[in-house]
Amino acid sequence: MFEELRKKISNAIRGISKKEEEKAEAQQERNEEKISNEVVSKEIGVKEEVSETKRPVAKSDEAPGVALEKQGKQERTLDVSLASKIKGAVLGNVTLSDKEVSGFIDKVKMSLIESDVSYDVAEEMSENLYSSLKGMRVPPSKAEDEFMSKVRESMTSVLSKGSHGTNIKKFIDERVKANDLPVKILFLGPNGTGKTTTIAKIAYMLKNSGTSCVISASDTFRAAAIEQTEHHAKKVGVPVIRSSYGADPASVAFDAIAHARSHNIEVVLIDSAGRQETNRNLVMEIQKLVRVSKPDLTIFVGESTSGNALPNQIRELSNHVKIDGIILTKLDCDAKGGNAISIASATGIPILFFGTGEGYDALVPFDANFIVNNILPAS
Ligand SMILES: Nc1nc2c(ncn2[C@@H]2O[C@H](COP(=O)(O)OP(=O)(O)OP(=O)(O)O)[C@@H](O)[C@H]2O)c(=O)[nH]1
Ligand SMILES: [Mg+2]
Repeated sequence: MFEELRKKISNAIRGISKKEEEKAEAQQERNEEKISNEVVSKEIGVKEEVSETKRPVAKSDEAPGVALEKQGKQERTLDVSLASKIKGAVLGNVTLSDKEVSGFIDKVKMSLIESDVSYDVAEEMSENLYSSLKGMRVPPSKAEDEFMSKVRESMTSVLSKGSHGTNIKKFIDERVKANDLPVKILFLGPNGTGKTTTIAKIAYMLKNSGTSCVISASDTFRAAAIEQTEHHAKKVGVPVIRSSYGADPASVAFDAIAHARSHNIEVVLIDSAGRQETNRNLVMEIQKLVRVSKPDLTIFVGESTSGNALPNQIRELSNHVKIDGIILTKLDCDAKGGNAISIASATGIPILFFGTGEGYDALVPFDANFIVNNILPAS
């Protein structure tokens, strides 16, 4: 699915290697020409010295010039190994010109932008790449690998800005060990990004590892949201605390926390209604939810398909609510994953998981290599 970027980068590199090879070819031809002329004139000199006995005898149907030319060709073939050595020296370590490096970087930048990396971040990465490639001496046969590894390094370094973050499972395990329970996790984000489905996936993951949890159906706003939560909870086999539509989401969360305490349930997963960072009422509502439930972790659920708007949405919302981690859903939906790079760069908030499908097990822990390989598949 990300073959396109790799192809473009390979082509960009090949363009450079090809140019270098053409240069070297031309150089080789000039050298061969020079060597062979020297050889031929030397030969002629030698032959002339011994011309009485050794002069090549032209066959009756060949002009003397033709015979000499044939001999010259023969000498030229003999000299090819020397010419190859010269060519090897030229090609052995190629220093790329600034123009060539810039051309390559421009193509990489374009491809990053096409993979959903925001313009500013693509620009910053390009500048870094330019510094590390400029003046680099590479054997043309290794140029592609060398360049690819520099591009990968650069992506990984941006992604790791936010990767020293929270490992949910470890966080919960430590709290369980310390008997500091329940752990409360609030999920928020724009409409339809996959909050409720992701909560079900987390519940499934926790249940499979022996951690008990309850879901708070705190989206009391959207029609059918409560039934949808109940449907998922039933499928993964965890309890739900619900109220009616229009009820205060914070009071539902409060009840769910009380339920967890009285039933020794370790984790409370709090759903919420989809909201835009610009909707003041919904922002105030989430602030109330935070005040009442005092979540240990607040997780933003966003779509990896939503492009460049996402880093700004997260930044804007985090002005109102502290966000501890991000889950990017729908990576399976033709998302190029580049916005993980932009988010890490722009917000520094750790990405915890990727959603990779609608199934309950379609949740992959964040790994910088995973996203780099998605954008630049290894050949
Ligand atoms: N392909 C794919 N679909 C997903 C993923 N995560 C969620 N979905 C789908 O996205 C749609 C919306 O998911 P919900 O869980 O209802 O999203 P939500 O954020 O709770 O939506 P609202 O409550 O309306 O704000 C559903 O059809 C899910 O099955 C994912 O990782 N991959
Ligand atoms: Mg929902």
